[in-house]
Amino acid sequence: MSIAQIPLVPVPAAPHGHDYRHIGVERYAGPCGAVISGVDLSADLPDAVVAEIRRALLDHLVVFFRGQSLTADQQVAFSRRFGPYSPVPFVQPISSHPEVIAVVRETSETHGFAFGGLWHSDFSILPEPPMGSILHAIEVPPYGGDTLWANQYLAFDTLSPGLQETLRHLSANHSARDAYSPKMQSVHDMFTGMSVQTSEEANRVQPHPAVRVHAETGREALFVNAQYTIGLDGWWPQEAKLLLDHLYRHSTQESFTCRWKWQEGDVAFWDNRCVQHMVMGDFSGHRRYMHRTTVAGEAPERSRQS
Ligand SMILES: O=C(O)CCC(=O)C(=O)O
Repeated sequence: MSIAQIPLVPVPAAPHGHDYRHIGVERYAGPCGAVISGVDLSADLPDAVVAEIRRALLDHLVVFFRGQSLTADQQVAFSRRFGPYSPVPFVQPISSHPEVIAVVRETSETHGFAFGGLWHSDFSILPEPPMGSILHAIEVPPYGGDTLWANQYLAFDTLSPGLQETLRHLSANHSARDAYSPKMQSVHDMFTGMSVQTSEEANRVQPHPAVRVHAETGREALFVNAQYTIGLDGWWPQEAKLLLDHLYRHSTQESFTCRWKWQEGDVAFWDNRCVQHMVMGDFSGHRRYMHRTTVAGEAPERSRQS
């Protein structure tokens, strides 16, 4: 392919002209991501601060806080400021806190896979997938274990008008069959620090619009992912695979991503409605321990543009 054939990727304009009076917001990468400063997430935050964090999340899709020290109770309290707890099927919460899961890989686990190691949107298998997730780094490896997020507004905006229009009318089927059905139990058993219970329930199929309209920004975002999307409604499997494989490659290309190198005390909060994410499993022989809370979302809405 010659350089003239490569479509130009529009980088979103920064920083949407919003003034922040209570927090610092510094853009982290071109496609998405911002670092928020001046906030102690363990405190009982004023409404105005929470509103500005939400504003920054909507503008930047994933926001990061450094140097936080949160108990599980404090993380739950922060998470609830953005909405009720979302159910997290199959993954057992930590024993003391039903709203917190531990995302762990132990030192003794020498496999190269990490929980969340394939590009995905959290639990898109649910009728109402989570609005967002909040991940707090408690123990990080000396190297590796970075997390990447990909901007799904950009993924949609950079498709051809013809494909955009086709996708607006499509429903994609989502299922956890390749992640949490009983055939996957042996994979989960390798994660000695996590308790995952696979179940036949994972074979359930949930249709969603292939393009969703974000409930707060009104923008269109591509909503398919390699982990959970298993087909397109009304398409033969082999046809759907061709288009979906193209969309997976397109939607996670490097020029749509930001990549975070974790330090202990970092917190990431992402908007699951307009990003996909994945974690690198490249820290064999080292422990990585994170707490995640998950905020409830709404049923994805189909685009009315057409
Ligand atoms: O551990 C990470 O950085 C991400 C984990 C993940 O993909 C998830 O919690 O959905």
